[in-house]
Amino acid sequence: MNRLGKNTSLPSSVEHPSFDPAALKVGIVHIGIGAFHRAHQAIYTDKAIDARYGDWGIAGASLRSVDIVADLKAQDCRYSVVTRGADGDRARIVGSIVDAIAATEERERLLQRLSDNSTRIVTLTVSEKAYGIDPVSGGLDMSHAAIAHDLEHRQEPVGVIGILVEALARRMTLGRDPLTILCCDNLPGNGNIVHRLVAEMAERRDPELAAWIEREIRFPSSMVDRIVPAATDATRALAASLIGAEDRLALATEPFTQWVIEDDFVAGRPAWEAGGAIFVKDVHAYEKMKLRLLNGSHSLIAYLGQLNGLDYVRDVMAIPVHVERVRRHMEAVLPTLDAVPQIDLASYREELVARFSNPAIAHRTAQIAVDGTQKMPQRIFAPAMERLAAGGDAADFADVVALWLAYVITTEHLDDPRSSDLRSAAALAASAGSAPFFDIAGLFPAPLISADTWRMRVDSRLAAALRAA
Ligand code: CS2
Repeated sequence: MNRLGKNTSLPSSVEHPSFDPAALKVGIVHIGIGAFHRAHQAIYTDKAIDARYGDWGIAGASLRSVDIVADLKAQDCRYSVVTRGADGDRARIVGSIVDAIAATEERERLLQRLSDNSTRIVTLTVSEKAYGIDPVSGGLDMSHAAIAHDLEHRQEPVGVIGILVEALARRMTLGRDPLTILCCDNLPGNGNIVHRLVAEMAERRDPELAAWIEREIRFPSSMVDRIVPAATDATRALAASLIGAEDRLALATEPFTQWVIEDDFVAGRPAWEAGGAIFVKDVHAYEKMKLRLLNGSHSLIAYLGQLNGLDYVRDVMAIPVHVERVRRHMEAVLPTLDAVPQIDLASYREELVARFSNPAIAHRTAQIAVDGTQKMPQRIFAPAMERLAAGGDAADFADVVALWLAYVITTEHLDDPRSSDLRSAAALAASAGSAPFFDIAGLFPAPLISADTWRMRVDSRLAAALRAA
């Protein structure tokens, strides 16, 4: 079977953009060219260009993976996304990505792209842990390897913040136009977070640069949503059967997709609304809803699954007692949410249950279970603190924390940037319960550390989970 590329002739059932990718100029540099971006923003961009054209081709950069970039180059940046819904499978070829850059091998080319005047938007999906956020201050984490490296080696940055700051320094020197940096990671107020980190690093380097950034650069926040499991051989075989070509970058995803974006672009933007994106003044309520109802439930499902030998989210959702638990969790989240314009929270919750249960989506609980220290704060700790402050018992949140810790203690595959701290705490857990985890610096927020009754609940649930494991 031939490899997918620009000259592949496709079956008529396969959707594809009507524009010619070869004619597109790059207007967006995206950092973090993994599965999520390729099945989400790249498709919105395809639809925007289809609807209104514009020079919004994407140069996709990868911070670490060299393979994705090699595959993109070998396939003329074309790849397929299979949408798996109740009405069957539909394949689409994406054309908005027009260049691929491996940061580890082509750093200079990435910095050039970023400082090029035609680049008007930089988008980011690099995962929570890549930013280097100090969990206590919310500012730069000086112990984060990439942050420490990039403060020392400004012109040879390896991390996302260092790369942005070096590119902005070049833009300032070259007298380039203003730019918008749009974060699309699952963090609350994600634009504000990136703004703060970039500003802090720039300030340490050159106050004039920091002032220029304040004037010229915008950092809107955005809420992104689409369940995109890591691809497997089965995904690639499915795609090949639909498109009639070998596609090493094929992805399978659910029909649902959502993107709510703070409308604050200083140098134009694609007509992403053509793909269904919603532009609002304030995304905060949407983010909170999604992080706490979807991602918080996801973490619950992941640890339930891992502790009960259930490999996929859909397996957990096939067991009524677990579904009840997920519903109870969503119930507990509700009082912590604000009203969300144009969204009915009851239907949103029902839709989540249906999405998690989609039998065609093979989303591994092990995939979601990674990086707990980076995910729990916004998904579980924040609503728990709010419930406790409002006089609630936050018991359901204590239960998720207990499941997470039980997973950390029992798993053979702990994958977390703070895994050595977690392992040391886990070694003491048999005699000391959850206490050693609460002693890890900067992990739990102070109001949870001092919530004695809540912590007793974590402890008793942890003991129960460990007995059952
Ligand atoms: C998941 C998310 O892996 C995880 O932590 O909760 O990747 C989730 O699938 C997406 O945010 C859905 O939009």
